[in-house]
Amino acid sequence: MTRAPHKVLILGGDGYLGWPTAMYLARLGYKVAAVDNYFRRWACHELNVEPLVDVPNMQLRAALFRELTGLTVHVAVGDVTNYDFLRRVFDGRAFKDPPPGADPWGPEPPDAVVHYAEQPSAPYSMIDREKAVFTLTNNLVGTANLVHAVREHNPDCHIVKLGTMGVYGTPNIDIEEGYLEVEHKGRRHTFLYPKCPGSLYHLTKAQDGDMLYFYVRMWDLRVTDLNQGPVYGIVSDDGLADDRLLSIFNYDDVFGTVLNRFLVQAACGFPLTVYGKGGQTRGYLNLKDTLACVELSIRHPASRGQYRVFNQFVETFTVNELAEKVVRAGSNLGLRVQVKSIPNPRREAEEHYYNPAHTGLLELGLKPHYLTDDVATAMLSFVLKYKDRIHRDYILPRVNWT
Ligand code: USQ
Repeated sequence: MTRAPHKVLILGGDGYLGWPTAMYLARLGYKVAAVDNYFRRWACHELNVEPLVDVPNMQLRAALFRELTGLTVHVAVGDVTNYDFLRRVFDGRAFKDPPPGADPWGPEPPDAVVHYAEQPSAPYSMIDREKAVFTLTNNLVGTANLVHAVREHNPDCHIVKLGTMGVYGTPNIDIEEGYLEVEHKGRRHTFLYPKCPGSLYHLTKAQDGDMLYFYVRMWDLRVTDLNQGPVYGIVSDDGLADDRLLSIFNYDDVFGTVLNRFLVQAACGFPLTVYGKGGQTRGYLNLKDTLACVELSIRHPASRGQYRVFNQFVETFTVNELAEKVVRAGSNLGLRVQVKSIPNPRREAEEHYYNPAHTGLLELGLKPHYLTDDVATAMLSFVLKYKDRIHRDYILPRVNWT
């Protein structure tokens, strides 16, 4: 019998999702370790952009979190594409110096790994050949190393990999949750749902999913792939009133997701940058729901030999609908927010059918947070606190798909 998951390793633990996940799981009583190579931080330096809030590095945040809560997040800095490093993570040598008084991480391998350690930006992957090759190498070699580390150290370990709704593209039929049953010439077979990604980044998420499905079939691994839509938000429900523990929140054209960008644009009086017609529809979720979905997946692991797919979002909106919400949020705070359609730097359908299934996580118990006008207004009010840090020259898109 499998024991209840207790030790959780987070790869990509410094990122927009990784750090809040580490704190959330530690507060729920999991033993947590976070690993990161600081890609996001050095890529921001390289692209000359900064996040909205200046947050300390992972070690300093872990120390601060410990001071405020008494809880430990074990931390190691390194690159999962380096297999020797990943081995040291899995056998505990990478965490050999716990803070004084903390329960050591120990040599036992993790029961679950949350895999966020991928280059997450579609525009970044489309900048040039070098960034394309980096994205391919980082995302695919990292995933391959993880699979081998799990097999070598604990084949029972549950891999929870962050995927993306973008692997499906925008087909003119309903999107199912991972698989599609096909009838062809009188026979039936169930396949992974056809993929049609719209950026090189999204392609690597389709490829790492195929790789995990392959190893599930070869080695009976247990894998959950969370096909997530764009995430928004910054503040968690953790009640820790210290902004140094916030997530890394980008609003630039490369690392910012659309709603976060619109909130910052509204705060600094920049017309909201709707790309093209603005009919692009995606499935969105609050950062708080990402944390809940990941924990639910860990608590209810996939079986041995199962590649389980969840479509991880809460509600769908067009870009125009998001812009309207931000205009209303602005007017609630006395701001006159303008919207401007600009030429779309991406190749994507700007008007299309979109109806993806998303029942799996609700069945596991997800209680969604919806994007009400009050939620949008509260987020805008938070962003206004940091208005003086906004750089207007980070806003217009610089990366063109063609
Ligand atoms: N968009 C605008 N104006 C902007 C920024 C974006 O109209 O200023 C549009 C885009 O053209 C796109 C939509 O908003 O149609 C969403 O764009 P996004 O930048 O928020 O999201 P995307 O590039 O697709 O990627 C983000 C995350 C990625 C995740 C993905 C989920 O960066 O890690 O996988 O959301 S999904 O979009 O479902 O593939």
